[in-house]
Formats: sequence, C-alpha cells, structure tokens
Amino acid sequence: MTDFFKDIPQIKYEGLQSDNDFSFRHYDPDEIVFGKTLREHLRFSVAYWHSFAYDGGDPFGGQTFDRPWFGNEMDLAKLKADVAFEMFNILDTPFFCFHDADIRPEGNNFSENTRNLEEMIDYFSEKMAVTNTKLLWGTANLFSNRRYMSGAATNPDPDVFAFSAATIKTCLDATHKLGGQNYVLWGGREGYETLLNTDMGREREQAGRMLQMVVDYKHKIGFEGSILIEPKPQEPTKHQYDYDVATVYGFLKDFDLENEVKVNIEQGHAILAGHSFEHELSLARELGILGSIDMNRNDYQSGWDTDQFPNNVPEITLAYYEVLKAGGFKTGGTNFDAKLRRQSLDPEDLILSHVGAMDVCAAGLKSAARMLDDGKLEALRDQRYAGWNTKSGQDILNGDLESISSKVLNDDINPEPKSGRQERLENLVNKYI
Ligand code: XUL
Ligand code: CO
Repeated sequence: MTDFFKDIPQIKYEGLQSDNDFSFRHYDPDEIVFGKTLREHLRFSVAYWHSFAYDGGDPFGGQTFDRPWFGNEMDLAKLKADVAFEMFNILDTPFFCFHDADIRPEGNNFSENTRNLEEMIDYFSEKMAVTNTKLLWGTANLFSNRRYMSGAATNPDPDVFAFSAATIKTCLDATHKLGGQNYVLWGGREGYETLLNTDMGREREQAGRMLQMVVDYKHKIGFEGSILIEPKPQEPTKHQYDYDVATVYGFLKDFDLENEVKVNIEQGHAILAGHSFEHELSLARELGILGSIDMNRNDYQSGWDTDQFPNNVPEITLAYYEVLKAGGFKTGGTNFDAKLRRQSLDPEDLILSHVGAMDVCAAGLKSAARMLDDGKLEALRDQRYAGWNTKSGQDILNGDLESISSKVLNDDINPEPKSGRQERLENLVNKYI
C-alpha cells in the first residue's frame, strides 16, 4: 500500500439522505434496472492519463500537481500503477483505460518503448489477477511526441507511418494480453494545420490503409474486442479528419470497414463539432456503430476541449437514453475522459471528482430508464410519423415522382401542418429527472 490516499475510505452507496461526501447517493452498483445491475449497465472506467499523468499544466502555466510518481523512471511508473489500482479499489470502478505513454517511461527509440511497455503490462497483469479491475480499452499515444507533429498515419513521411503502425501493433498486443474489451484510435494529429502544405486526398487514403491493417491484425491475433474510432473535429490540429460520427461513418463505408469499426463518442468532442452529445449517440445508434462513450463535459463558453467531470443530469439522461435504446453497452462502457481543474491539488479531489461523476451518471441512467419504460416519449414520437404506417404513406415511399404526382392530384393532397409539441416533450422529459 502507498500512503497517497491515506485517510480516504472505500466509497459505498449510502443513498440520498446521506450527508457523507465520501459516499454514493445515486450509484448503488447492485441496483437492478431492466434486468441488469447498475455496475453492468454503466461499466465505469478511469482514464489513466487524466488521473495519473496530467500535471495540472495549461497553455499559460506549467505543473501545479505534486505527485510522488512524476518522472520518467520505471520505479515511478510502478508507483503510479500502485496508486492507480488503489484508486480503482476505493471507487470500485470495474475498468480503466490507458495510452502506452501514460503507463511507461518514454524510451529513446521504438525498442526501448516496447520493452518499457511490456514490463508495465506484466506489472498490470499481476495486479489485475488479484483485483476486480479490467481493461475497457487500450490505445497508442500517437500525438504527444514531436515525431507525430505532422500526423501519425497521415504523416507525409512514410517512416512516421511505419513507426505508428509498429506502435499500434505493440499497443494492440498489450490490450489483447490484458483482456481489453476494445481498442481505441483517436487521431489527434490526423488532420491539418494549413491546406497549403496538405494533400488531403492522400492523407485520407493513408488513414484508411492504416485502419485496414489494424482490423486485419486484430483478426490475426484473435482479439475479440471492438476497434473504435473516437471522432473529434479539431484540437490539437485545426481540422481533424475524424470530425464527427457522420464523417467517420462515411470514411468507414469508403474503406469497407463499417461492419468492423465502431465509434467511441465523447461529450466534449460532440460539443466542439457543434452537436449535442445525444445527437452523436443517436446517429451512431441508428447507423449501428455505437461502441463506447468518453464521458465528460465541455465548458460551453470557452470553445476548448476542457474535459471536465460531468455534472449535468438532464444532459446525461438524454445520453443514456440513446445507450439504452441501443440495447446498452456490449464491449463499451463509460470512460471518464475528465481531468481535475488545475487548482484541485489534493488526493481527495481525484476521488470526489469520480464519486460525483459516477453519481450523476447513475442518476441519469435511472432517469433514462424510467423514461424508456414509461414509453410516453416514444409513443408521442411515433404518433408524429404515424402517417408513414398507412397504406397511403407506404404508396408514397414506394412510388416515383410520376405516380406520386398523380396521387397528389387524384387524392387532392393538401397537407395541414401539425404541432411539433417541443415544449410538451421538454416538460415530459423533466418529469423523469
Ligand atoms: C482527446 C481524447 C483522448 C482520447 C484517447 O481529446 O479524448 O484522450 O480519448 O486518445
Ligand atoms: Co476521449
């Protein structure tokens, strides 16, 4: 045991009347909703990078957090892992996620990186064998090191593509070895700063080729998890190719990968793309590519990817409504891609941020379940489209411009506008929250 979280107790469900800040008020992991426990529905995951690698820096100032594991040595990486697993235990979170660069010291070349990663994966394996923690997903950090400044798969230099491919292979191997349930690709530098130096067509082809290689290798090693792309429109690059769910779907279709790859949707990325979280989730559900979620919240004024912990139950309700409509998570889960504010220095801040986030997610999921169970919202929505279920509606859909034109004349079709009833529906949603 380290002494990092020394006096912090294990967090338990105590219910709404509890006055204890170190308790769950909404998240009872064993509560059954639609035949599954909340633990099974929500599949909470801690993001290693934000909780253990982030040092509190922002573009205007450096490190504010003082953590005993900061540094680039193997001993420190192991101390970091010790503290991480202690936190998973305090919170009883079933999953975690990592990038290679979060968990291992940075080496001087590919072989040193791989050696460091493999040693840490063995260290994780030992810990996972004696705890309840599982890996939701692994990923490669192909954006922080300067070699990736002009992209990874989309780099103008084939050697960077090769270095990236080799790194993805080691990270997919590591994810497979730890029994990871998904493998994520987020293309932070897969985009451009200026079209003046960019061959967009070529870069898109390179990205497609890399993804095909990843899918081929996944099958070759028998990795049964899902491959997930995480859409984001910009930041760090000015324009990223995986802009949003619709763009990713078009890309997957183009490279025959729409049945192989799903999406990991992040609240903050949806906001940056000018969408709501539920828009992205709903579209992915309709397209059959909803894989997993990165749960956080963006500041609505700043225009940055602020990665704050979620705390807005009405928004979360609409998000989990889509997840439940999709039949719930399969390999996916709720990964808190969220970091402390740079003034939140204390170990307890790390715990309480997650406690609050888990609680609002549980509250949101339960509200969503009540709304779905009641069926009123779905019924009102169905009513709006009822005309399409009639013979006349079907004739229109199956007709052509000429037959429809005759029908409009013969039946004297003269549409009467009907209310969209938005306010009534908004009132209805608030009843479940
Ligand atoms: C960046 C982001 C990443 C991905 C994994 O905005 O969300 O942390 O989730 O690379
Ligand atoms: Co993310």
